[in-house]
Amino acid sequence: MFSFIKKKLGWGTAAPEASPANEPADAVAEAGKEQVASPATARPSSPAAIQSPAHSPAHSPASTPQGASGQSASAPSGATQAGAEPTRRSWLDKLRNGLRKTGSSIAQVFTGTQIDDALYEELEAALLMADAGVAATEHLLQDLKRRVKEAKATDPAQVKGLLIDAITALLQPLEKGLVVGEHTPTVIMVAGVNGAGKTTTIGKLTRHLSDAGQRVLLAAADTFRAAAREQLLVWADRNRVDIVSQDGGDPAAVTFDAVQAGKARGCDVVIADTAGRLATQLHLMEELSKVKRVIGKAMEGAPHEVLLVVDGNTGQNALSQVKAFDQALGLTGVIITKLDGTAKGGVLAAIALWSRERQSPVPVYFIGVGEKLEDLQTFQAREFAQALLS
Ligand SMILES: Nc1nc2c(ncn2[C@@H]2O[C@H](COP(=O)(O)OP(=O)(O)O)[C@@H](O)[C@H]2O)c(=O)[nH]1
Ligand SMILES: [Mg+2]
Repeated sequence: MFSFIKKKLGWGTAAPEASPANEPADAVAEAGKEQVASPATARPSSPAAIQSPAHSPAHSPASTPQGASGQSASAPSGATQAGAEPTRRSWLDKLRNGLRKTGSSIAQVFTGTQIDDALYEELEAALLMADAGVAATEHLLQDLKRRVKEAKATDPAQVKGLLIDAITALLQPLEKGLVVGEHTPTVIMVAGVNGAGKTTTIGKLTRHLSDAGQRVLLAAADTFRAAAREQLLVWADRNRVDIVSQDGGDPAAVTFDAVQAGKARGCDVVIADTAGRLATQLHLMEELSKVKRVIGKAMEGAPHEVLLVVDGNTGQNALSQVKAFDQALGLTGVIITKLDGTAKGGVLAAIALWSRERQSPVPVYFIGVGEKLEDLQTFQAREFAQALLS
């Protein structure tokens, strides 16, 4: 099972067998293939109506699983993949494939026989090409030189291993599991530019959560595009969860209603899908801040998570997006999608370095490598560093 949900309740105390979150990976893979209900079932979009799925909900109302579900911990950092579950392994293959070009151009650097200035210069160029950015590239080179000296390395192949260590160390603070269960409901607001993968990611996340016994309510706060609402409806249908949506309404109002409804219904998680925008569209960013404020009015202390979805292909612009959205909303986490495509992956190093200078690091909760349910997985620093250099 997906290993991100760390329920606060009874965390670490339940026997693993008792947790549905620990069901065999095969069963989950099967569940992922399960026939989904036809999204063709059109629903009237009454104002801010809670749209219940036609199917009987999988979870009884207001059942807060008391330490019963979703208690699996993330694998320890630096865990090897030898015992990885099949879904995780195929996910890793996709990640490696996506990053192959980057990997081979960095690996090329270590094919020589000497550790000299030329090697470091080549490596610098390769890291810059991989979208790591000037600052993170500089940081990695310095750290690597220190490690090479310490290890008294003489073989370039050894330097490659030390670079994996350096990248892992840089990325480690980004590794953190998303926690649900500390609040009822846990309210998650999702933001990002158009096409970043917000709705798709929410769909996958919702499925994982509901498979783990969490009662999820979605808020279709992307009210600008009818298609966006429809898309979320399809996901809600597939996941058999409720959705609050409003025809062309005010995003803040929809979200407010959803949080209220989530509280009234005893939902575990409310996820708000917001409209995409450019970080440079100031009035739209202001509107996002309003959505956030209004969530706080519907429930004190909410939203508990403000997640930014970033397209991994955005290159160095990804860091600008993270900074701008963080400034407007105060991010609590990032999700990087589309690392299966032509993404270069180095941007995580850039985000990590920026995150270091921030008061508290902004974790990367998940990485997406495709459109299928199992294509969204938790981020692990060493695993990623290895994929980047494979
Ligand atoms: N290859 C790939 N495509 C993705 C991934 N995540 C999302 N997409 C696709 O990206 C497109 C935009 O996604 P969408 O969720 O609508 O973005 P939104 O505008 O941010 O809500 C869709 O075609 C998705 O199927 C991913 O991890 N890998
Ligand atoms: Mg969308």
